[in-house]
Amino acid sequence: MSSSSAELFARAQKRIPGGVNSPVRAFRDLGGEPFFVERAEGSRVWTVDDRELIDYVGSWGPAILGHAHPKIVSAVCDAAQRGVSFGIPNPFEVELAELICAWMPAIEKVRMVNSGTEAAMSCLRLARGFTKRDIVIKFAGCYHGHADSLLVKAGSGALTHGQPDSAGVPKAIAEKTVVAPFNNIDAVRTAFRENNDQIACVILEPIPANAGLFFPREDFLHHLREESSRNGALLIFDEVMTGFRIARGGAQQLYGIQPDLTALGKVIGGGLPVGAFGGRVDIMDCLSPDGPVYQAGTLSGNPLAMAAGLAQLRELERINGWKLLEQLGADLAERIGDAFSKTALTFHRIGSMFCLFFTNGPVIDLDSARRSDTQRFAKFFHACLERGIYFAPSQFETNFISTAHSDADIEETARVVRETLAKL
Ligand code: KE4
Repeated sequence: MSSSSAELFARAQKRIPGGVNSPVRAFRDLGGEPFFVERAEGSRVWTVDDRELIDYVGSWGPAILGHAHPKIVSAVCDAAQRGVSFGIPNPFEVELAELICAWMPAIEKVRMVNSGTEAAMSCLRLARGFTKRDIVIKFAGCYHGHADSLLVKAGSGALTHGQPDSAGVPKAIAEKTVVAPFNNIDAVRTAFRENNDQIACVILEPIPANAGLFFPREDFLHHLREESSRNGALLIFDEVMTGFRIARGGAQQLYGIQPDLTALGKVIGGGLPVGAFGGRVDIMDCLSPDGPVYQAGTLSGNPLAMAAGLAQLRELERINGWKLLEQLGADLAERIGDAFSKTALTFHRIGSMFCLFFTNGPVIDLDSARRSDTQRFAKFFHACLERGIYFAPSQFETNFISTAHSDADIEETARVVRETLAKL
């Protein structure tokens, strides 16, 4: 008799901090305990308690083709027959690098790492090494993984020195990060003025999706590009979530803005641990062993992860997945849109990414997102989960549709959402 989620969670809490290997999985904002997954296929996950759920987390983005896609599974199995890791260059690394550079408009050279955190962290070190400057600008509400310089919140003196956003982040490091409100170009101009010629880079999620989902205002990205160039700072797009999802070339293709560096992850690993960072060749050539900026990784370019990523991206292109994802997203929006006109809710969607804010909006940055009623969200989340729909377990996350979601999945999801909202 396999253990239940409750039994597994009780055991997990004895040996794993919080019982989870990543905090958001603990359902802490929502109350209740997480379920454990037995297996997943297509748009569905099955829990160890024999519950079948329509999954809108999709491993937080990687499962863009759905779970256990046969082409990814066979690519991983085939690669594994020839060895699971070498620490020696392998052909898959070259193929994936060539594909990323062909698809992402601003990437001329790319280096593989093992997570989005590593990708963003490496972009920062590279920008600091290239510009010989120390200060970075980030935006409130944007998440770039858990490197010290990026776990920083706005300081008391707004736009001067950041303060640690986690225990263990030295003040001296946090002070090198300036945190600006998203969509506020005047704040960015002030930060440049007040830190003249010391700013190495501006890093952002071009479409923030880690405080819920919201969008750059008209021309905000364009002005960021201009201000960064004018001040000799690098512009870094963290496309760990948007890369290869909202368009084949990510947000930089969608908005026609060329960042100097791009961080990637999630989709490019096909569900295996992969991150990557890339950009202008003159900047990337500053990386060891050619240049003075050190960066390394035992499992970087791992053959299984490369094979999974290649299989996923090639299949996504073969089926023109982006068109299907847009159709599915538009269908969901169409079916649940009327439910919001009657209630104080804000529904944001771009392509296959969507978020339901329990506030009447507008939601344009972290402060406006934080006006959401998280208790009402928690009730909504659990009510939908009870009825077989698994949304991201936090008001401040984003949901993902995959190409494996069927029209029937979307119809069922919309029905559950409408009926749940009517009863809230
Ligand atoms: P990882 O180190 O978790 O692979 O990537 C960090 C990261 C960097 N940049 C962006 C834009 C990201 O969304 C992420 C990670 N996203 C979260 C979801 N909000 C991962 C889920 C988790 O932390 O468990």
